[in-house]
Amino acid sequence: MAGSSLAAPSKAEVENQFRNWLTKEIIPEAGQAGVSAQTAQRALNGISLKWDLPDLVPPGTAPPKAQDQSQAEFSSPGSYFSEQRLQGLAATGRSLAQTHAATLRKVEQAYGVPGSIVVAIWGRESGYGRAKLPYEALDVLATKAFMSTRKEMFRKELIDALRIIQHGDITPERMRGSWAGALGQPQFMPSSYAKYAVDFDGDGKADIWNSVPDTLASIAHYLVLKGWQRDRDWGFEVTIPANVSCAQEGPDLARPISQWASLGISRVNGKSFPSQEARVDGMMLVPAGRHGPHFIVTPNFYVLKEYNNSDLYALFIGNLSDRIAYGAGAFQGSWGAVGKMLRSDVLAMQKTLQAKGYDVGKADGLAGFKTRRSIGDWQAKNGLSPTCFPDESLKARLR
Ligand SMILES: [Ca+2]
Repeated sequence: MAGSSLAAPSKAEVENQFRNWLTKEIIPEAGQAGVSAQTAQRALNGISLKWDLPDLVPPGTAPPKAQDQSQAEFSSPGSYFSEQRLQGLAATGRSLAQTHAATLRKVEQAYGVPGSIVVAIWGRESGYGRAKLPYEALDVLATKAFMSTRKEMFRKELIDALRIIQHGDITPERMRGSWAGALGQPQFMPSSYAKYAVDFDGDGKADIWNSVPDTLASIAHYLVLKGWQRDRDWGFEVTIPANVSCAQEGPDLARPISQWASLGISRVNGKSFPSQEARVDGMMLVPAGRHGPHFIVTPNFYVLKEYNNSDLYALFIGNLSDRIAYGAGAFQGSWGAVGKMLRSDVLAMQKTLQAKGYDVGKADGLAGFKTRRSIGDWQAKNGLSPTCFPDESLKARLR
């Protein structure tokens, strides 16, 4: 090709380079981490490059350009909460919570995390271990460590995976994972496995692929080391009266739940807040501003976000857990439409707000709590009734 002096090597050539790299770099590096050459060689012998993975950068090629998100649609988060999916997960979850009731009681005693929360994460991450994990994890980790946009991160994960094999917890063939290298039923990266996986059935192996007790205890252990507070709920769906601003959300604006209640915020199910919760801090959460359900969440909500850094993920787990524990249903507040919006529209609003001195967090075309809060504050200041969420009607006003 004209102008190209370095032709990209063929796949066969890349496979050769890959083999060389495993021998010359990875096996010695694993050796320094305590993995014997024999174990590493045996584990890596059967692996191959997975050319179908996303974000690959084969030798001699340029990294893929970041995709242009500006034309992506911006919509209300309602579609994240598929009622059909949640009902299915809840039905299976309730039945499995009964099957494994004795184990869940022991997990709860040991870690202080409610069984229904642990079961909800298990269901969400791997369909209760029924989802087929598509790859041998070493194939994914080695491919991504050799040629991807995040080589260094995956190189560390590959070494950690070899350490798991050295320890004898699982064989290379049975160490299955996702396209992103997440392992087993709780979907831990190898580095998380090292910190959080536990042997709970007493066979000496922390087997998050085949053992339900090990899987459940490992999820609870993860949450407790991330700060889960025993005897606290994750949060409550509430009604926020019209005269109370929605621009008061965020972990940095915590106040005792009794204070939120004294403003007129009440639970949608008509019950009062449990007395042990009323005394301690809660935070307002309005993931779609006034266009969706409202919540008072506890610090445990932010621990759920440590599993997957998304308000919607944590709400999904909380709602699924309530369905499993109490037979609760969908959130009562409905997710309203926000009109025709693109992420670029939201980005433009964020830049306008920034120019006016508002804190929107990262200006990324998404509506995180700082953006929602600043929209609400700006609306109040400009004589509008705060909705705390971008919508089509604000496109013309906020620019
Ligand atoms: Ca075990």
